[in-house]
Amino acid sequence: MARSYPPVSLIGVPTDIGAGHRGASLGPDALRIAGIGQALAARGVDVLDTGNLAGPPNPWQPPVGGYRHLEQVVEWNRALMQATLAELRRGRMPVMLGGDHCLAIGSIAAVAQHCRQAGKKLRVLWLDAHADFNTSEVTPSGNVHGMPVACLCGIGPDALTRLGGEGPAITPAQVRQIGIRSVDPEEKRLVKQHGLDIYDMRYIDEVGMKAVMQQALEGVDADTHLHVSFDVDFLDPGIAPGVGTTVPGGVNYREAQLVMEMIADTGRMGSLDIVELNPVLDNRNATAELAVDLVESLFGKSTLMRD
Ligand code: HAR
Ligand code: MN
Ligand code: MN
Ligand code: MN
Repeated sequence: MARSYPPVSLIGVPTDIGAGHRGASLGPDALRIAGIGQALAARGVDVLDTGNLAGPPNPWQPPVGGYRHLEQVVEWNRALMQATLAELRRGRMPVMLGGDHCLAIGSIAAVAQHCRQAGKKLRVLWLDAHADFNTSEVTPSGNVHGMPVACLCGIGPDALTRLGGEGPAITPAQVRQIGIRSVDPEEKRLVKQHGLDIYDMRYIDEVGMKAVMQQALEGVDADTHLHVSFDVDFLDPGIAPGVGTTVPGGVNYREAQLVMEMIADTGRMGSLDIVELNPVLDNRNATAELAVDLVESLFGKSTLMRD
């Protein structure tokens, strides 16, 4: 059955400020060149490309006090939070074209604020190879793209944990992580301590993606706003080489399609991040094209005859 979608606003965030490799800053244009706007329009979606946000250049410095580029990370996220809020307030679905995953702090801070005001329950689906729950004390790299989930849950520097006002944007109970296969030793302790709901690759192998998604989507109802944070390294590097931090043993093409289709079936997706795409490391934009293919499925295009 064809579903109608709210109007979409693409927000380009051309920075690799939180990453350990340069190049994610080129992600927004790679997604545009792969046809993200046209693909959504072909699905019948009213899509507006709001262009790229502006922010500080990447100074490419080593970490200070456990964070690389904290000041610049805050600046980019503040700009993104404001742009995301503006789109939500005029009734449009924000689709963030990243950029590295530190930017989910800004997008989700905005979404959480909007949900509180609208009386909606927020559920975050975190599709990723990584748990992104590091802190300045335990990070092996200082890269803030390894910390956004912790920051959103109130664990991190004030400038990031309070981006959207007083108190953390979300609680760990609102998050479902899928595809996880790289968690640092101390990070592992933290995710256990905070009770994060993680569907790792072993669990996916054992029970299958259909059961995983049924569990991850349990309780989603008409009052739920689903935020999908799609880190492209969720996918197996064999099909998605264009990311900075590849981890073998990832989600395959059919599993990824099923994830997107089951999210589409809920009809509750209210916002989306597409992050960590690194065109410098890609093979003729194939990873960007795959990301666009999967986004089509998120907007109801079926690989079978169910459209
Ligand atoms: N866990 C590692 C770190 O914190 C690697 C994080 C890589 N992050 C991303 N986002 N690509 O998921 O340094
Ligand atoms: Mn990530
Ligand atoms: Mn990742
Ligand atoms: Mn598709």
